[in-house]
Amino acid sequence: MKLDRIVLHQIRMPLVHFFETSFSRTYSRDIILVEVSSDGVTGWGEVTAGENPFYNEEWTTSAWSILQDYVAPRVLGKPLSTASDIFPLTEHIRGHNMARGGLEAAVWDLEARIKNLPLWQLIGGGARREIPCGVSIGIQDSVPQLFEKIETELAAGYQRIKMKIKPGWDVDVVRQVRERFPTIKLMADANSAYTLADIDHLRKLDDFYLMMIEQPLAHDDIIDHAVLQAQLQTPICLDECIRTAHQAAQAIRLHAGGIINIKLGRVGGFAEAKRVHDVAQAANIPVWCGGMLEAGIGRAHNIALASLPNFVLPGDVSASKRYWKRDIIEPAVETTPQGTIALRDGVGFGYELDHEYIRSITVRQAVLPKTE
Ligand code: OSB
Ligand code: MG
Repeated sequence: MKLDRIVLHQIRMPLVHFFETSFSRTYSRDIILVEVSSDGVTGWGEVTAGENPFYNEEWTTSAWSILQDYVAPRVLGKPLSTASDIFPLTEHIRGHNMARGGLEAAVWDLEARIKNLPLWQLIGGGARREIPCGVSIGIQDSVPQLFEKIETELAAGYQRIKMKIKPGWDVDVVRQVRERFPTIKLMADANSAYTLADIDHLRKLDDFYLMMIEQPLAHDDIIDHAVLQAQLQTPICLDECIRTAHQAAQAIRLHAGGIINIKLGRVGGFAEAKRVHDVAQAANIPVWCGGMLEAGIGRAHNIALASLPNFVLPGDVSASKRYWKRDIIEPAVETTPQGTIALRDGVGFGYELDHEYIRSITVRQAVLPKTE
């Protein structure tokens, strides 16, 4: 396998409903799709960076530059025996895991297509044929609106509810949700909105038997999470601060949390995601698959990832229609009434691309290498 062409496509897609976290409110996504080709076979990946550098340091424009100026020149024309050869070729680019991971995931899809295999099989997944799904519900304008959203998702069958929290939308709101829905699997995600000075406040969340509280402290912190975990009954789930398998091992060693959310982009692609998975599994730490408001390609890649054996908790991978009026793949991702998504048997990521729609929402494109 040898990449002879990389095409970057930036698409713009309005969300069905705004999505609010502790760091910002998003109405529309600008997403980079990475198309890689080798001998006439193509694979596709999706860059999961946001539109602003608020979740981590990356954003759509930084990812575009890194891919075009640093990643593409290092991988084009290089002989590859497997997609896992991509990670070491771009490893000395510091950070920018989502940009690197978007291309890396495209090469896994390419390899699966060359070998005529489903992607989930190529990565060693398929531990379950249906992956358990939860939903992530953003901060709403009012508590009744939040109740309504939760009702809708429970009626659709989703197995757990994650609610976003921030200072001013936390303990009181969680209490009301718990009173209204006493038995649901519930968790809260703070996206780094607190510090150790908030310990007493965060401890109040222990009253609501949450499954976990996700990334309460700084995006790059592990040590304070260990201090907080020692004083909380509720397990901490780490998201932002786990960017490598090495950091996962350090966090586990320090007891910084009991659960890890694995995001394909955040860790730089499938090779590192599998290593994080393995480190956690060896330590009996359960993992689940996080989401970044992906379009269909990223969503399909997440489904494959979530079929690895240690993805035992419901993840944030949900139906396309929760985000998009029309997705870029066919069929759209759908859930069963039991709140699962079934693996598909097709090659690669298992869905068809809607090329016509992708073309119609493309706002910029680059074909690499450039031929002037
Ligand atoms: O922290 O998990 C997060 C979305 C954007 C940025 C960060 C996060 C999220 C989500 C959404 O929670 C998950 C999804 O794609 O449904
Ligand atoms: Mg999170």
